[in-house]
This record gives sequence, C-alpha cells and structure tokens, in this order.
Amino acid sequence: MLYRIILLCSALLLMNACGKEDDNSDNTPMHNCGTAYSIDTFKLGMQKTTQNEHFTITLSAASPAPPDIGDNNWTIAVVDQSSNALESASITLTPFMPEHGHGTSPADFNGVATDTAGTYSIEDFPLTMSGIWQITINVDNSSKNDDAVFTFCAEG
Ligand SMILES: [Cu+2]
Repeated sequence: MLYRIILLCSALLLMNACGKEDDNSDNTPMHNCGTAYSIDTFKLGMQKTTQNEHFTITLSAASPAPPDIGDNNWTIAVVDQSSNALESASITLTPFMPEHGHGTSPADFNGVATDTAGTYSIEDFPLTMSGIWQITINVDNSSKNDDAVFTFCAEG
C-alpha cells in the first residue's frame, strides 16, 4: 500500500502536483526583500523628519511609483522646524544597498530647485538591482545639515 502511495506521489511530482506549488506560471513573483530591514510603505506625500529634527521632507512625486529598478525621478518638498519652505538648500540623494554594501555610480545625486519654493527634483538616479535600497537625502542650508533615510524594496 505504502509503495503504491509513493508511486502515485512520484507520478504526481512529475506533474508538479505533489510538491510545492509552482507559481512561476504567472508574472507575479517578485523579489522578496525579507524582514531584516524595516521597509517603508511607499505612499505619495509620505513624510520623514530628518534625524536631528531640523527638517521635514515630503516625497511629493516619484517615478516609477513605488521606486523600482531603473532610473528614478523624485520630487521632494522640504520645510524647516517652523514649517517654512526651505529655499536655497543643498540637497543630496545617496542610494545604498545595505545587504550588498554598495551604492550607485555616481554615488550621489543633487536636488535641483523647482519653481515651487522649497521643492527640489532629483532626476535619473538608478536603482541597479532588485532588493532593499536605503535612499538617504541630505539637506544642507549652510547653518544646518541633516538627513533622512527612505527604505524601499525594488521588486524588479
Ligand atoms: Cu546590490
């Protein structure tokens, strides 16, 4: 009897019915970023206060959305502690893959002030691999320097 069950199961295995579910048949499988890092849930308009609480950064536009492999374009709005738009600041965006210990080439991307006060665009920064990306935005207004880190999973 047992022998028969094994035989039957072997036959089913060949048909991929006895083992794990095969989910390669559709296009949904994506990179699993695991739980080792705290990953932000992407949402347009999401905000982060910089580490020393000097500034608040709003991610007001992103393409692709959510961030993914390839060239990414972000628009951010930066305010100071009094919620005033921060004009004439120096903005630097630095992508980094913590699991692999590498960033991008070039390593940093500058924010360019837009026509809207306190709003900057960062264009064509490449996320080169699927996995976890820590995207640090440094804000320097010559009297204060502070940064915030956005962490996203590029699913590929
Ligand atoms: Cu990598």
